Amino acid sequence: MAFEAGLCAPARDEVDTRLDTRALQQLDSAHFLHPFTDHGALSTRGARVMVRGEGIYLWDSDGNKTIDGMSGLWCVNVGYGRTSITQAVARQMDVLPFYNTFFNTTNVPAVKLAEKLAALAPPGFEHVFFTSSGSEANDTALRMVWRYWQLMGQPERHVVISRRNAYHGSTIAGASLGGMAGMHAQGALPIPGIHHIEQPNFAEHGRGLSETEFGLLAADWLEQKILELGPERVAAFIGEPVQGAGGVIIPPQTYWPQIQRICDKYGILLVSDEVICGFGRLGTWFGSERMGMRPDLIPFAKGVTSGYVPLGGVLVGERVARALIERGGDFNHGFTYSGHPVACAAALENLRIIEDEKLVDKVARETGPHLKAAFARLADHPLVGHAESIGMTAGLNLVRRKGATVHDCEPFARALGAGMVCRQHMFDNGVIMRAVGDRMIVAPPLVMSCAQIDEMVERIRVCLDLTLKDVVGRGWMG
Ligand code: PXG
Repeated sequence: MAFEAGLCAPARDEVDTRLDTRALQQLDSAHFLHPFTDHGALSTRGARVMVRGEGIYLWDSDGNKTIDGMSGLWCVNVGYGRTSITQAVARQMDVLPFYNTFFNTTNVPAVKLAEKLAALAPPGFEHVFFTSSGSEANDTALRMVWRYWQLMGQPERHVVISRRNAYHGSTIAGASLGGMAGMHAQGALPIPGIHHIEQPNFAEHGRGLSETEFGLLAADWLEQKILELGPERVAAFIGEPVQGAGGVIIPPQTYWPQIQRICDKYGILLVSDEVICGFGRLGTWFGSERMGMRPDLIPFAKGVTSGYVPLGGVLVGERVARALIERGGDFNHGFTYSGHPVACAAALENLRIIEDEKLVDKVARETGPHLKAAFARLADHPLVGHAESIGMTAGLNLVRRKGATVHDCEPFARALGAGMVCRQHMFDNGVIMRAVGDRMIVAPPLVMSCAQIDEMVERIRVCLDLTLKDVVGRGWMG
């Protein structure tokens, strides 16, 4: 069903909307292997061709207008159509489109951005290493962790602990650090020396406990793992403040402070992967601030440029920076595009917008609480077992039968794919939501207003109704 077909703003998309969707889809399936996609299935169905964005809205090549509930892929924090970013990028391309930052060379946007990031970061972060993606950022963090312990005279400390259902990227290091079973299964992953503990998922593991108790218990799984592996071998713990791709898993408030205490106790480095949580998503510049942790390294990407141009990096805390700088000599690591001038120019303008429009504050005080209340109301829907939210991200669980607590809901059989059915209804009706199994999640642009949150949640409710009708028709309900 075409939603609001033809509702395309004129001028800028004039050319794009004349594209022949079917021809593009055929070319797409003939030549383009998509990430995390069943290519066979996609070529039968045909990819949706996105042609234009403005604010929180996207238009596809058939003219359908959609609310982008996922900010592209957790990244378009300032929304689409920001011509000041386009102009900053164009200016930089004219002046100096590229030069490397190896061999004692730098460039103006990279210097300015490094200074800006040090100013925005939590206290104790004066240095940044640039990459082009979140995966490269986590590869870099791992290389830094290993190098740090070498420099500290403890090379036997090379084990890194992460969590099941974490997402840290798709390179070999990123996929190994991540705890996605489906990724590990398709290769000899994780690489040696990376171990996983259970995630702090109250709905999954917290039966019989208060959230407070569960947070402490889940953190203690880290201590148990450290003792099992030998504290003298453990180099670092890595985690997302709130797990994003894993399904917006919001840990209890007691979790991160206890993780911090355990890391301090054993002297191990704490890596806060802020590829999603950085740059305002949780209502603070960095998610670690909201969660009460003091990390040593902060990998970031996505929101630093709002996805307009690829850029990532690692904010390096004092402890690691001092070792690298004062004792390290050459750090044999880096990418052609580390400190790419065009990407850095885009980031500078993007950060200016976030600051000028006070978007972080807006999420903390206004839109975050509004989204929370709206999602809490969705929990009365017959299909929704429970719904949670923090800052500008939220999730709800589709269930076969509701229960008095999150632990008493009856899920759908996993193989049915209720989440995918629901996601299709969302797509067909003008709102993009991501399905992680049967958990439906959103992470809208930080510019989304309260009225637009209401518009989005209204559509979500309509789609939940359609999903309910659909699954009842299929005989899936209890
Ligand atoms: N860390 C985290 C926490 C991420 O969310 C990465 C690292 C890797 O970033 P790059 O830029 O290399 O992709 C991510 C990326 C999803 C989804 O389905 C999420 C991501 C990527 C692809 C899909 O929610 N996050």
